[in-house]
Amino acid sequence: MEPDSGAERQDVVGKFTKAVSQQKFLKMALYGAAGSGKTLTSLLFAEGLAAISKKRIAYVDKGLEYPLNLITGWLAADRLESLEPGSQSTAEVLRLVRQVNRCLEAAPRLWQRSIMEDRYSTDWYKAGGRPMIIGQWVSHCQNASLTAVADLAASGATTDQAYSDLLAELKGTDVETILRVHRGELDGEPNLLNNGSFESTEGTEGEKPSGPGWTSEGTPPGWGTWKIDAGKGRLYLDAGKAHSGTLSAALEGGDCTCYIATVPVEAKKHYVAWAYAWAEKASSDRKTTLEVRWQDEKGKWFNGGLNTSVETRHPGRWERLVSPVAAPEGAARAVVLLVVYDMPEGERAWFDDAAFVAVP
Ligand SMILES: [Ca+2]
Repeated sequence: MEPDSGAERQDVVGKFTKAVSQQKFLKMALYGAAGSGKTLTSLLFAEGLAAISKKRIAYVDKGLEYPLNLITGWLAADRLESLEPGSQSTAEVLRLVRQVNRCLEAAPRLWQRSIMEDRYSTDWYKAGGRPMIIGQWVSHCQNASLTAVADLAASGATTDQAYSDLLAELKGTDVETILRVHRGELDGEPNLLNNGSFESTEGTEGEKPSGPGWTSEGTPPGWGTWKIDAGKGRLYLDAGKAHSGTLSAALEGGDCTCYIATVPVEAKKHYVAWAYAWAEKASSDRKTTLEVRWQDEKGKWFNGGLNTSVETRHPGRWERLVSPVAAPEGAARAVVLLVVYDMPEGERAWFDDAAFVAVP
C-alpha cells in the first residue's frame, strides 16, 4: 500500500510485509457427548505435544463450568418464557423453574471456583468481565421463574402438591425473596435508604460524589444524580405523579441518567432493593432500571460480577422492580441506582418508594 500522490510520494504509509508469526498459541476445542472421551483424547494430544516440545502441559479442568451454567440457565429461561400459559404440563413448567433456579443458585459458587480460583483466568474476568450482561442474565432467569410461578398460581395449580413442593424448594432463594417482596411481607423492615419516598425536600441537596459529570440538579436529600452527557436529560422532583405521598423522582430524556444512593452493608449478608417505577415506554434499547453495584471501603467499584439490573416490562403503570443481592466479601457499600438509558428528549420515567432492606 503506497500513497498515490505523484512527486510527493514518501514511504510514510506502511507497506505490506511478509507476515511473521508473533504468537505461538494453538487453540483447539473438542465437542462431544458426556463420556465420549473428550478428556482422554485431549490428554493424549497433550502427552504427544509435551513429548515433541519437551515442555510441560497445563491442564485446566474447571474453566467452563461458569459459562456453561450461564448458557444452561439462559436457555431454560427462554424456554419458560416461550411457553403459553396453560399450554404445557405443570410438570414441564416445574422442571424448567427448577433448572433455572439451580443455575441461579450455582452461579456465585461456580464464579468463585472456575474464575476466581482458576490461576489461568485473566484479570479482566476476575474484575467482573461484562457486569451488565451478568446482571441481565440474573434478571432474565428470575423474571422467567417468577412469571411461570405466577402463571401457575393463576391457573389454579396452587392446590397441586407439586406446586407446594416447588415453593418449598425455592425457600431461601432469591426468587422466594422476590415473591415475598411482591406479597408485601418485607414492607415493615427498616429501610436503609434515606428518603426513598422522595417526600423530603429540606436540608441538604443530597450526597455529592466527586468526579466529572456529577450534577446536583434536582438532587433530592439522600440521593445523588449522574448523567453520562451533562447536556442531555433532566432530573427533578415531580408533584404530578407519585406512588406515595405527593412527590416522585422524575427523569426526562438522557442517554444514561440516574439517581444514586449509597448504603453501608455487611459482607455476606442478604439484602433486597426495590423501587416502584413508571416508564412511559420500554424496549430493549430504551430501559428504565433498578440496579445495585458495590464499593469497597475506599469507594472503588467492586466485584462487577455481582451487579444486578432489573428493568421495567410494563410501561404506563407503576411497576415494582425488585433485586435481591448478597453483599460480596470486601464490599463496604451497596450503590442503588435508578436509571434510564437511551431515552429520547421529552420522554419520561418516574421512581418512587425505593427501599434497601436486610432480608430477615
Ligand atoms: Ca413519594
